[in-house]
Amino acid sequence: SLPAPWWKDAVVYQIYPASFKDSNGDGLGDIPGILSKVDYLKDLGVDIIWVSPMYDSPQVDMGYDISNYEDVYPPYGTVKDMEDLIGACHERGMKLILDLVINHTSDQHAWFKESRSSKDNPKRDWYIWNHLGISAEDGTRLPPTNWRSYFSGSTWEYDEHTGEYYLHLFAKEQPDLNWENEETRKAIYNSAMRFWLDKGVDGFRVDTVNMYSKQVEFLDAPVVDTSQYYQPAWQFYANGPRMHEFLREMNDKVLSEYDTVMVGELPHTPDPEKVLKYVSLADRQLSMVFQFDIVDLGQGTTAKYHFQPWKLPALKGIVTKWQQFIDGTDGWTTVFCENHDQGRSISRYASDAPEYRVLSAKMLAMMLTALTGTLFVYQGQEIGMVNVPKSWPIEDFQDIESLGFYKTIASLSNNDKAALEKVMEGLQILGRDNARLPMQWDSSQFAGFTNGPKPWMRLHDLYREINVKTQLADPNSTYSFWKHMIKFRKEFKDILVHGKYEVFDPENEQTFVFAKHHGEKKAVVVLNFTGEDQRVDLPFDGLSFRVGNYPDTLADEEATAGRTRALRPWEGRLYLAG
Ligand code: TEU
Repeated sequence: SLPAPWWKDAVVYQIYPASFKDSNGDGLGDIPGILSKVDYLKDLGVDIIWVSPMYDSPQVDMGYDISNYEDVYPPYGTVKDMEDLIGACHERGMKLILDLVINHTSDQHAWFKESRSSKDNPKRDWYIWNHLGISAEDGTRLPPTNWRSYFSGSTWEYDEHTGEYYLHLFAKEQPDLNWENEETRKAIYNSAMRFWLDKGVDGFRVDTVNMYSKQVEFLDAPVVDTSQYYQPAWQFYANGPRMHEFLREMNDKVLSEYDTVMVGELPHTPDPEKVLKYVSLADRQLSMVFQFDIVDLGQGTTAKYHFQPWKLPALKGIVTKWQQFIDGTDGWTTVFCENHDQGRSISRYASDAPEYRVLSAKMLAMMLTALTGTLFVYQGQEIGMVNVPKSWPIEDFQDIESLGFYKTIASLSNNDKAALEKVMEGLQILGRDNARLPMQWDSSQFAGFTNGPKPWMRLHDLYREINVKTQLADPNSTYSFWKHMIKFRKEFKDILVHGKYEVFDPENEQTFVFAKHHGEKKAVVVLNFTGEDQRVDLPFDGLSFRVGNYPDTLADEEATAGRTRALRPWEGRLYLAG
């Protein structure tokens, strides 16, 4: 049989360029800033760096609106800087992957400018134009469908110049490319992919990978939210009829010539059978995908930022589903719970109260590093960065999606105070800005992120307590724990990275107990997801304690007989056997 692909054992670290490290004092992170931290990442145990979009862009959606795939956003640096970064990674035995955003471009991309210029322009069909605007009874124009865009309002924008609508699932400045057109696909492959693969990048994180193929009948979505005209419509544009054909073609025409890792972003796909179709190795589509259930926890069903409380069995069920769905298949999975679109994990899944913050960070690190799949760590997660303080007003938020939601609710509710407080609660827990605060490098003014005069986004109030410099010097810090756990994961990779997962007592609302198996060898992880003392039973005899997030656990273990363990608040323990 073939050797296991290199990307299975890898630890991937995601960098959000705007917020990682500023090298030139303009308040915005940049590529030379990333370059200056490659050794820091190597030392943490990172194998692959994933850089979120650094392409040229008007930055309507933080670079996910690309105006030129073959150039770099000037405040971030140059193509040459990227070549240097690729080289620096490769010199250290690390790999580099980029974000591949090819469901849409910016409306400032040359392709769209041409497409928009006239109905008979050769690139007209490169985007999705529709003249079937419905006239409402009073004569006002209505878009072709009632689909709601991710950033509020319609997915259709009327273009006066040619009198037609174009489709945009995200912002109106992010028109969707028409994947039905073969020439368009070819252009995407060459410009967005080959250009960078030929410079040595080792693969891509593929943005919204399941939305290229739409249901081209363009039917109205059923009304599930009576508070507004526009309705969630993902079932009409996610996992469309030609999706697998397109991904196979991408492999045949491009990827087969390179040795890459392809990590797809797979929203709206809770069904394991459907996911398996994307990640089966033999099918040559994607290496693995980000399943969304874990980061969707707590989101409202019709309005994302209407926070819904959840209980631990829901989280355990999700972890269990995605740990087990590859059993006996040739598919693979990811392990992650943070990225640039999500609230911080400590605040969402554990506790960011001052007395529990560090314990929570370490407990989650223990859980993640013991799970099967390729591990993804988001910048700042390794030092336990937390969500924005509850006191921050809407003026401190910058994300297009959050602001769009706030404005929609403000207008629907006529600025109702309670309705807007509910929005702020949702944004504080789930808002994308939580992950976009500048990285906290040290306790100096501006957290060592920039030399001033002002970071582009407000710094977290806690940067003097939570930062890299303090934690590097402290063997008991969150950073040191992550570094240890990454090393431990690699040492026992047969069990931790590749092992077969088993869950115990799945309905228990306080504790999470799971095992990993590899032949006779096993690991057991017991986690207390509450701020109170709890009891758990170890599921096997003969386990030896290996890691804990409290400093004195070894003594406690030596004084304990039998299988029952008393766990302190947010305590986690890991055992090995065999
Ligand atoms: O996100 C795509 C996505 O499907 C959404 O779930 C995303 O999480 C967003 O919050 C909408 O609710 C990707 C990128 O990760 C995101 O940053 C971009 O804004 C988006 O694509 C458009 O390119």
